[in-house]
Amino acid sequence: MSDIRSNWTQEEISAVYNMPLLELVFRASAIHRKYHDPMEVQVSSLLSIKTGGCPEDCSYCPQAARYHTEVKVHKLLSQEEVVKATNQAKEGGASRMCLGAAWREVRDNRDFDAVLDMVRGIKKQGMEVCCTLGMITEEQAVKLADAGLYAYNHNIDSSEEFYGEVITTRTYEDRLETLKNVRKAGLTICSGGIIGMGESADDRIGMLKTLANLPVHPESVPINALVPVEGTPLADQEQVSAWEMIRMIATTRMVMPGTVVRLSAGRMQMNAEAQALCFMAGAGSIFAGDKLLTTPNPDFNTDMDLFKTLGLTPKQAYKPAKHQEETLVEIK
Ligand code: SAM
Ligand code: DTB
Ligand code: SF4
Repeated sequence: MSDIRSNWTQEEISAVYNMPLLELVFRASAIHRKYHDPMEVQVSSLLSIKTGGCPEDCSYCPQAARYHTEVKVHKLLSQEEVVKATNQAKEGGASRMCLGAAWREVRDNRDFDAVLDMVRGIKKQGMEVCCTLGMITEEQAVKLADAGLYAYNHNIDSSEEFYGEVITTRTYEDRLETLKNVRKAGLTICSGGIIGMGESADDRIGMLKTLANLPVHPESVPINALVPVEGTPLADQEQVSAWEMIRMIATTRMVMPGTVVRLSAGRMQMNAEAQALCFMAGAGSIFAGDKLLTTPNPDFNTDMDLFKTLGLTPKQAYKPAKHQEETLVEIK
């Protein structure tokens, strides 16, 4: 299993990214089949537990307080609301609940204690729990891990060079620091980015280089297509084509073979055939449910119809990927 490595050069990833598309999909698909069960897709449900009013200036984000979008600010949800949403997600076939908060960083206050309770509750309900709460310290990451958190999502969004064009209120280094804290706490990492913000192909490749050269690859890499939202600085960006999503997913699959590649935001604009090619190219996970954090997403029934057509099944909670199962056997 020696294809997993952390010394990729920009040129090597560029050569993969720029391959003729069908050749790239074919090769990515072969890698996918070697490390993962291609019939299974991990289904996550997103829940915005604290919406809007964020002090950061991320140009893509409808939840930044400084942009005038239709998003209504909402204080932290109650434990009951989270339990209800978790039950609905479970019934819809999701194995992971992902809680998102429009925070710059976690503060050690009552809200954080309440989030720790939510994590304990969801774990008891038998689902994997992921949080995306902004920057966190190692101590906070340990508290989340002790509460039963499975993964922490913190996207690097783009290349280091392009990052400053999109966000000025924090640095790329800040993002990487949080990822280190998450790793030290023994949590799994979910970190990816967005395409369609006006970045170049080199920026997309640079983002993958940063992720693929982390000492341990993120267990999950979400690839989002920008959802342009009225009122944000990126509202008028042209939507990326499905071909670019397929190319990006296939490249991610090739450079991080053991990782679960998540076909994330942007599926409303993709037809079933394009999504099928994303699964073929190595996507092993989606966000399901009719809302992402604040923007629309295909509903559970639409996705289950798609799974039926393609012969896919939702992955069970806590089941290891094929290559991890094999490693476990080797260790035994
Ligand atoms: N505030 C926390 C943070 O920034 O890490 C967590 C929530 S934030 C909304 C999570 C991620 O959603 C961002 O890092 C970004 O990659 C993605 N995102 C936000 N708005 C988006 C949009 N309009 N289109 C695509 N992805 C978006
Ligand atoms: C990720 O990479 N994509 C999700 C999740 N991680 C948190 C968020 C997408 C948000 C899309 C815009 C919205 O719905 O507000
Ligand atoms: Fe805030 Fe996260 Fe949105 Fe940036 S992406 S404005 S940090 S909620």
